[in-house]
Amino acid sequence: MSNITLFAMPGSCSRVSLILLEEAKADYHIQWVNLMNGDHKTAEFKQINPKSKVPALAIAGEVLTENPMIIKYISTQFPKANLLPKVDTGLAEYQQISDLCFCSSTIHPLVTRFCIPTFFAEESCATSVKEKALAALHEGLTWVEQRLADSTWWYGEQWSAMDAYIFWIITRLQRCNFSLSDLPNLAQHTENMLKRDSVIWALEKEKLANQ
Ligand SMILES: N[C@@H](CCC(=O)N[C@@H](CS)C(=O)NCC(=O)O)C(=O)O
Repeated sequence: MSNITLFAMPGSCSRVSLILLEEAKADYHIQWVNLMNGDHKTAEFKQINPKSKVPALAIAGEVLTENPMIIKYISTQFPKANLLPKVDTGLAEYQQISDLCFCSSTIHPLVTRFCIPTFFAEESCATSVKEKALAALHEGLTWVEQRLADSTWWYGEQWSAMDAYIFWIITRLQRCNFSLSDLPNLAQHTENMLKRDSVIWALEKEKLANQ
């Protein structure tokens, strides 16, 4: 029996950690948490993550939360999978964490505001919240788009956890009718991601959970 359990919800940001566990070929177990039914608000789940969020990663009875640190943990535990480029200079390792935090702290909250504006405002103001989130998303994603202009992946030709994060952001936005028409490099990045075995397996597991 595996001692790693990922608490996840299909389609949510736990997809990033799920792809990484697949990429690392880790022996792990998934515990699906139905956010729609409020499973994450139960006393039982709050014992796992008092913040009532997925993902959470249980490792031999201890629990780690927050995507960037779960990613860092998986990357460190499975070095052969090369989930983050190996770096040996001063700030480079911290820069990688900074990149992951850009996804989790800058872009992810905008994704939520764009997709579910009524979480943050009355119905009468929802359109305004959505429009402002869209403008800010374009600003943030233009940086990603430019970075992908001359390379397949975020860190050049080496695939990394950042690509899994970018993929989740884009696929989540696409479910909310976000257009990629002026972000062709991101559209191509998504196509490239869909060809990876780890992504195919992660999406298949999410699909089975939804049935
Ligand atoms: N900062 C957290 C955010 C996690 C998060 O917002 N997860 C969402 C799913 S994408 C969630 O569990 N939402 C449930 C809720 O807010 O009620 C991370 O990066 O892991």
